[in-house]
Parts: sequence; structure tokens; C-alpha cells
Amino acid sequence: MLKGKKYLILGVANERSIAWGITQALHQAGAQIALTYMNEAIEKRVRPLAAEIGCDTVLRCDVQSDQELDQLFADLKSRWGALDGVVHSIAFADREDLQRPFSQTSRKGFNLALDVSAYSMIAVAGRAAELMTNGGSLITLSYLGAERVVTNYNVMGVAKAALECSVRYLAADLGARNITVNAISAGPIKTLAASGIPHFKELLSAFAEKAPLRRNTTLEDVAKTGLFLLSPNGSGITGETIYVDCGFNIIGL
Ligand code: 0WD
Repeated sequence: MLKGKKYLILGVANERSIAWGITQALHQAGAQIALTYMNEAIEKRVRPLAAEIGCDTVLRCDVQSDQELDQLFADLKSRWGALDGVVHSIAFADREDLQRPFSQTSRKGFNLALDVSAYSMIAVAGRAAELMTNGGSLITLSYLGAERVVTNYNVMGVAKAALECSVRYLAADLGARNITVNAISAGPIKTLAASGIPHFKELLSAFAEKAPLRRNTTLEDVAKTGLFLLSPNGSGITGETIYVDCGFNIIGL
């Protein structure tokens, strides 16, 4: 379905990463893929995964650096010329800011979480759009903590709210170029990033009890929706936050 199409994926940290689930789905659909890593430690984990899918475009990019972002897109331009889609699957907050009371959030911690988890989507989208000469699609990953208070999610909830809002403004900005921009709000999945959230295990079991589908969200659930949004099947959807959470978000009492 995606033969000949080219996708950039930011945020594969290991085989449990949501970005890796989406990468595999895109690969199975015939897409060509570029992966990024933020530092040498992550590079060591990403290269073997890239090899598994025959991907030879593995590039460095810490999204806090404008210079590294510029270099990434310059490299992609010279290798590929054009780009069809982007997966932005990156977030970070200081562990301390997820543990102390929200009212004690530091200015530095706030700026860090918002920079890595929300501004980076804008920085990536603007550069990617220049390569999407035939239209394209971008997706990012969000969480219910953007809208509701989830214990311990704290400053990351504020960052996800900014991210979802940025998705709407990006969609309006880039729509005239036939570029779609959407967020997937995923239910909790046990990944490296999730391990930074205190009491994550309890969150998982409470979630599976309450969710209409009575189970936790899987990588495959998210990957299938990612594939849909990034493929021609998602052509009429933009600016949305789509829940892939086994229905958890609809439950009141
Ligand atoms: O329950 C979950 N796992 C959910 C995750 C539920 C709903 C949403 N999400 C979101 C996360 O907030 C994030 O935006 O999905 C996205 C992907 O997260 P993930 O797959 O759960 O986690 P992980 O496999 O750790 O990938 C995130 C990666 C980082 O990993 P670590 O754990 O090393 O921080 O984002 C990357 C990094 O590889 N990353 C960066 N990449 C470039 N530049 C940077 C940076 N500055 N900071 C973090």
C-alpha cells in the first residue's frame, strides 16, 4: 500500500517503543523508512532494529538542537529529495517534576518538558513540510493527561495539551499544501518513557479494569491507527486527537 513512500520516524528508543510498533507497520506496508536517535546510547539500540527491517538511513537528531534538526532534514533532502510522512514519538520531563506536587514544578523543568515534548513537533513539522512537495502526513503521540488530571503526569500533561493544540494550528497552517497533522492519544503502554511515571503498574491495572474493552492498549493497536493516518486512507482527517485507548476516555463513573 505504501510502496515507494518515504517516512521519517523520530522516537525509537528500543523494541518496546511506540515508534517501533509504527515503524514495523509502515515497513510491512512497503514504505521506505528513516530512523533517528538522540545520542550514542540510543544509537546502539536503534541500529540493530533498523537492520531488522533493512533500513540504512539512521540519522542523529536531538530535537533540542536546531542545528541537529537542520542537519537531519538537509541529509534527508539529499538522500530522498521528498518526504511523505513523519512520526513524532518523543517526550521528556525531569523525573523530579513528575514526583513532587504540581505546584512545585520548576521553571527549568517546565521549559524542558515543553521544549522536548511540544515545541519539537512544530520544529519538525515546519522543516518536514518543505520536503512534502506532494502533500504528506504527520502524526504525534499524546495522552489523556493533556485533558484530564492524571496523578503524577503533572508537567507532562501541560506539555501534551500544548502538543495537541499545536497539532490543530499546524493542521490549519499546512492544510493548503495537502499536509495532514494528527495526534494519537494512546492508552498507557509499558515502555522506557512510561517507566519514569511513578506507580505506572497500578495505572495499567486500573486502566484495564475500567476500559470498555477490559484490556490494556497494545503497540499493535497504536501502530494500526498510525498506519491508517499516514496512509491514503486517512486523507480527510487533520487536526484531530484520536483516542487509541480501548475506550477508556469515554468513561465517567
Ligand atoms: O504509555 C505510554 N507509553 C504512552 C506514551 C501513552 C501515550 C503517549 N505516549 C507518548 C510519549 O509521551 C511519547 O511522546 O508516546 C511517545 C513515545 O513514547 P514511548 O514509546 O512510550 O517511549 P520511549 O520508547 O521511551 O520513546 C521516547 C523517546 C525517548 O526515549 P527515552 O526513554 O530514552 O527518553 O523519545 C526520545 C528518546 O529516544 N527522546 C528524544 N529524541 C530526540 N531528542 C529526546 C530528544 N531531546 N528526548 C527523548
